[in-house]
This record gives sequence, structure tokens and C-alpha cells, in this order.
Amino acid sequence: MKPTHIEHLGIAVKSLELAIAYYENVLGLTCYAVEEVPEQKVRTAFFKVGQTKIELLESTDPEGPVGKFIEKKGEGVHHIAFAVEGLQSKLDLAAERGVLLIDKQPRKGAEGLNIAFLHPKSTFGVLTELCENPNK
Ligand code: CMX
Repeated sequence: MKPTHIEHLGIAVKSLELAIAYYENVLGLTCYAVEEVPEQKVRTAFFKVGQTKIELLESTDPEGPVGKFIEKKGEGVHHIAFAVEGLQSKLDLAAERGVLLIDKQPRKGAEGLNIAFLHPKSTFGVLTELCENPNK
């Protein structure tokens, strides 16, 4: 699959405002965007760290994926996102190799990226996102 880099780490938090204050005031990063993704039932906040980003995720619905995650496991690292080129072919390759796909085809994610998730039961417990920038 050869990801080019880690696009972002997704971190589930109960309060975006409180978590943003920590990342800005303690780590010294700058939140450059806050975006709601209604299909995913989350509000997100982004920080750049070199080529990688931190994506904070606050649930907008207790029945959404992040709401359920926090209810079960509490706040913490929620997923890792790898940047790939040729997303559909990489998904097909993963499926051929026995990986359970949450998304068989790419869909739109935050920041205009095309994204797809691999199921954590197939990826050693780590929810894995593949993303591709359609403008590159
Ligand atoms: N990391 C690791 N394991 C996870 C997980 C996560 N983030 N989320 C759920 N799981 C595990 C649960 O612990 C549970 O394990 P057990 O069966 O051992 O208890 C299992 O997956 C099923 O969990 P569930 O709470 O019953 O939830 P669902 O099966 O309904 O959904 C999942 C799980 C991963 C399919 C769903 O969360 C999903 O589709 N995620 C992808 C979309 C997403 O997470 N969007 C939010 C971010 C969007 C963005 O970046 O913009």
C-alpha cells in the first residue's frame, strides 16, 4: 500500500473547546480549522505538526461512532489516517488481502479529502483511515 505519510491522528474528546485550549496553551500548536462533519456526527478541530495533523473529534450525537467510542473506552486516540495515492485501488488491495472494509468505496471526509476506513477487527485493534487529496 505504501502510504506516503501519516495524514493525521484522530483523538476523541468530550469537549472540543477544553481540548483545543490544551493543544494551544500547553503544546503551543495553533488550531487552524474547526469543521462539523454531519455524516460522521462529529465536530473536528485541526492542528499541524510537521507534515502530520492532529484531528480532535467531538461527538455531536451519542449514537455516532465517536459518541459510542467515548462511552465504551473514554477519551483517547481514536484512529490513525494514512495518506495514499489511488485510494480505490488500495481499498481493493486490502479487501483482496482479507481486510474487512468499513467503506468499500471512498467518501468525502473533513478538509475535502476522500476517505475510507478499515475495520479495527482486521487491523490489530487500530481503526485505520486511508485518505487521498483529490486536488493533488
Ligand atoms: N478503535 C478501535 N476499536 C474500536 C473503535 C476504534 N475507534 N471503535 C469501535 N471499536 C471496537 C469496539 O470496541 C467494539 O469492540 P468489541 O466488539 O470487542 O467490544 C467493536 O469495534 C464494535 O464497536 P461498536 O461500539 O459496537 O461500534 P460499531 O460496530 O457500531 O462501529 C466502527 C464500530 C469502527 C465500525 C465505527 O465506529 C465506524 O464505522 N467508524 C468509522 C467512522 C468514524 O469513526 N468516523 C469518525 C471520524 C470521522 C473523521 O475523521 O472525520
